[in-house]
Amino acid sequence: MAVFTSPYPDVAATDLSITQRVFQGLEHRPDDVVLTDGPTGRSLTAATFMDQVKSLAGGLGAAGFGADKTVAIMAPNMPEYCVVFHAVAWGGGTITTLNPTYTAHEVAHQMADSGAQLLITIPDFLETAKEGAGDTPVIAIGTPEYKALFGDPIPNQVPVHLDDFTVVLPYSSGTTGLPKGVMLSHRNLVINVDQSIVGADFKPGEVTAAFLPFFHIYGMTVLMNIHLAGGGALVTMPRFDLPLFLQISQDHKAKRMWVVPPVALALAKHPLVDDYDLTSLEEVFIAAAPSGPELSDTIAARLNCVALQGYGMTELSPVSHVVPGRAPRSGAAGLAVPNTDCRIVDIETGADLPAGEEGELWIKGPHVMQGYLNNPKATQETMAEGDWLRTGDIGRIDADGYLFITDRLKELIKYKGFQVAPAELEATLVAMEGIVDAAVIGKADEGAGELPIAFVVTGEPAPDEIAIKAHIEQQLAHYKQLHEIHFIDEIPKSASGKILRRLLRDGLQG
Ligand code: AYL
Repeated sequence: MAVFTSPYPDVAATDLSITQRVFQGLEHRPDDVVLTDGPTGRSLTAATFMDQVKSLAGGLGAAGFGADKTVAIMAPNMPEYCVVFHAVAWGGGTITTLNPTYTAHEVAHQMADSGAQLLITIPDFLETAKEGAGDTPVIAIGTPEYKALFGDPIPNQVPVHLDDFTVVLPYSSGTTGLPKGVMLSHRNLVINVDQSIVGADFKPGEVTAAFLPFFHIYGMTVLMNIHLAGGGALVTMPRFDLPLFLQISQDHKAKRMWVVPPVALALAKHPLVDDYDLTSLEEVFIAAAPSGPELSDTIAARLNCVALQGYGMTELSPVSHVVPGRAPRSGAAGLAVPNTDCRIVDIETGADLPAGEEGELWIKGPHVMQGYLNNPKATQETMAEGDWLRTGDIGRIDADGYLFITDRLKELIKYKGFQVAPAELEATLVAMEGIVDAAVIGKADEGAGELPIAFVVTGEPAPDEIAIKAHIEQQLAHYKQLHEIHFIDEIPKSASGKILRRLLRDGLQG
């Protein structure tokens, strides 16, 4: 077996829960402001944050939402998000994170699939949350019901199995099919914080404008947990807003921006960027979707900093690769972080390939998920023998150990870094009257990376484009909307019934 090992020495596993690990980075600096709400300036010190976590954990436990229970959170980034997240973890529960822009239909699916017993949201989303949650209680942050949830503090972490217990359940479609609950343990989250601190050379004192959503693993681990555990601080933003992002970065003298390719594009091209003093900026970190060397080079030249990439997956907690700031390489997705082994596997023969050759990337390490919730079949298809995770991404590793992602084997579409699962759109399409069959693929787009587009086969009565788009709009969140609909006679499929997406993609170009 040809294994590429990490260039870094291993980091040691610590027997801490994710909240204990975060508290370890807070206890010595009780008076530091660690969380600030960007739009209002409302802030929390480390001590207040820890007190609130312990009291909310106590109250949740007293109300029957403590150990072994699953609590869902559907909220934009705000200091309270981190309080709820860590209160559930401290109390021995599981958190499942929902995109706050979800429709009631999507909320209902994740609530049922995750088995969550409580949904915490904000007043703006209360109506949709309640519609989706059905009989499950819903509480909005900031309301009297939320305040009443705080109780007698739980002084210590409620004991949980650090390896086997699922502390977070974000959703990902993985290599195929519908979004699935990704079971991540305390051990997964803690080790990935420590692997990433080394890989990204994270330094105490780092402050960043946190717009990447905490519900997604990038915001959850890299922003929330690394900044709190690693001695940093966050200024939270409920959504991306370029002027506010630049203002916060300027005011707090941010040294690093954590972004996704569309925001990197704005940093490279938007005229507004020139109106701010970003001289303290040392690095722009780009991850979650492909981006090319030209983009990093343009940013580096414009902002006089390094611009580099990281690579990972929800199933990897998520960080497996980071390009180090001291040895940038434009176009590369990174060097393997500590404790991370890689293989490049020939997609035809299954043979291990040497440096420089292209194949599917497989990854092994303590950050690899426990599996997909209630889905042994998908887990088995994703995990190869010996605990290797098949990423579904195609790439090569060069002689210096840098990973380059060159293509995607899996059907996943990335719209502005958000996951769009073709299978979910296809199921939603064929559920519509008059649609007989459907296939969804991504179409390359400079601003979004990829746009979801559909091919449909209609019956009688045939819905038109407007009706189909309206149906999707009613069922699915904004980033899953269809940008083109092609009416065709038949969806091309293999003998086993698999959609031949490559043929559809090639047809677009031809
Ligand atoms: P998910 N280049 C190309 N594709 C990428 C890259 C990259 N640099 N990073 C992620 N992807 C794609 O679960 C790839 O197809 O997690 C991968 O399988 O939403 C998929 O996105 C995973 O999507 C960090 C911080 C990575 C964050 C992340 C993002 C995790 C996104 C490393 O240090």
